[in-house]
Amino acid sequence: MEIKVLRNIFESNIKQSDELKKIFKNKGTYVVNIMGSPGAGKTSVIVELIKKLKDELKIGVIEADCEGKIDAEKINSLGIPVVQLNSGGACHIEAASVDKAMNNFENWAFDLILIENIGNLVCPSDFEIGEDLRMVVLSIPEGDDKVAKYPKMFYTCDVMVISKFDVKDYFNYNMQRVLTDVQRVNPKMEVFPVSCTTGYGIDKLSKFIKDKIFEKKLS
Ligand SMILES: Nc1nc2c(ncn2[C@@H]2O[C@H](COP(=O)(O)OP(=O)(O)OP(=O)(O)O)[C@@H](O)[C@H]2O)c(=O)[nH]1
Ligand SMILES: [Mg+2]
Repeated sequence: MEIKVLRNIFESNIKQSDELKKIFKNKGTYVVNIMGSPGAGKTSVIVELIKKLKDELKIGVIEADCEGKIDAEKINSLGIPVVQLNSGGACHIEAASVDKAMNNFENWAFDLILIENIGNLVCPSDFEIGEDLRMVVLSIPEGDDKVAKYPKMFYTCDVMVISKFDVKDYFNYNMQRVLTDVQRVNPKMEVFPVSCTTGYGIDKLSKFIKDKIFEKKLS
C-alpha cells in the first residue's frame, strides 16, 4: 500500500491566516499577536497600551486562555470590545480561532486588534494568525537565558518586550547577555524594556505601534 506523506501540515492554517490578512488590510486594521510564557505580563502590556491609545484609536482585543475569562474581564472593564477564546488545554491559537473570534464582534471597524495568545514560549511560534506584528513578552523573572533556550519564538517575532523592568535589580539579570542572544538569533528584532507598574517604556512602545498603524493605512 502506498504511504502518503503530507507536506507542510500547517498549510491550511497559512491559507486561513492569509485570508484574514486580506480582510484586515481592506479594513485598514493593524493586528498584533502577543505571545510569551504564562504570567510574562502580556495582559498587563495590553492594558497599558489601551490606556495610552484608546482616545485616538478604535481598539479590539482577543484574549486566549485554556479556561475562563479573567483576562477578558480586565479588558472589558476598560470599555474595550473583547472576545475570550478558550482552547480547553491547547497550547496555542490558530487562524481559524481568530476568524471565529472576529465573527463575534458586531460591525467591527478597528484600527488596532491586540491578540493575546495562550501563555507558552514554544507552540505559538509555529502559527500565523493573520497578524501584522508578532510580539513576544519576556519578563525579567523568567531569566536571561530564554532567548538562547527558546530561539524559535525569538526569530519568528518582530518585537520583544522585556517586561517587569522595575524588578531587574532583584534578579541576577544580565541584560547584555539577552541583547547579544537577540542579536545572534534575530538581528532585526526591535527591543522594548517596559514596566507596567512604573509605566517605564510604555510611551515608546505605544508610539512604535501607532506609527505602524499609520504606515499600514497609508500603504
Ligand atoms: N512588578 C511587576 N509586575 C508585573 C508587571 N507586569 C505584570 N506584572 C504582574 O505579573 C503577573 C502576571 O501578569 P499578567 O499581565 O497577568 O501576565 P500574562 O502574561 O497575561 O499571564 P497569562 O495570561 O496567565 O499567561 C501579575 O501579577 C501582574 O501584576 C510589571 O511590569 N512589573
Ligand atoms: Mg494574560
